[in-house]
Amino acid sequence: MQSYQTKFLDLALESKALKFGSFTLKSGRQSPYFFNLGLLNTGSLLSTLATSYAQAIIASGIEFDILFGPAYKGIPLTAITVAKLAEIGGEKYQNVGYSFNRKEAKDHGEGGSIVGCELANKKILIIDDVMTAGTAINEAFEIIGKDKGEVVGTIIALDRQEKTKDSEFSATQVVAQRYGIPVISIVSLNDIISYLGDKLSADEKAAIVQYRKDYAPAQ
Ligand code: OMP
Repeated sequence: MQSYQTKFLDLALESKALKFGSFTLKSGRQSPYFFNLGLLNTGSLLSTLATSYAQAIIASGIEFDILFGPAYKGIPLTAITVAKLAEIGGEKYQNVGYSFNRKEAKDHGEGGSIVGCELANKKILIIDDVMTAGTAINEAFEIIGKDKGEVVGTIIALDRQEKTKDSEFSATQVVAQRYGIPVISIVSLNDIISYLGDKLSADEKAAIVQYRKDYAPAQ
């Protein structure tokens, strides 16, 4: 694992953004762990989070013009990450743009539903928190497609690596196949288990290993 990945997991544990217990997911599934990005809620936590996203993006080598954050959770993520990319990424990342959508289109002032850089004919990287079924990401593809942007990749903090309800594959695999783009993450469920394994209680570890087995996607 890279140091930006272990730093991210330490941050997630210390801030309690990553919790172990019993949680109901958006999909209705019962999960023994949950990652709540909203708990990374101070300047210092966000700065470390931004570094993790920025380093994962730099390591991926994906070429893009604009980092797009779907409302609501993607909005601060794109802002802090483009700023961090400019700070640590060198020449290549100085002029990366940012944009996000409003949930409700505005009918006065500048109008429209996109705030920030215009998307038309630009290479767009989508940033989001967690992908489980891929619902939120599919909406982002629609919004960007309407404005004639070209999605060239997706970056998320956590890839839960569980098969979706209606396929044998995980949401990241489905999205990567459907759109023919890379879907990268700072960490995955496998990283959680391998790095945090000895920090969890025996029961917590057993539950999470069983969950991975129950919902393991096809390779
Ligand atoms: P999909 O849109 O179905 O891929 O689910 C992703 C969303 O689920 C995230 O944007 C969160 O709202 C929520 N979620 C988490 O935040 N953390 C988790 O560990 C799991 C979920 C989830 O409900 O699956």
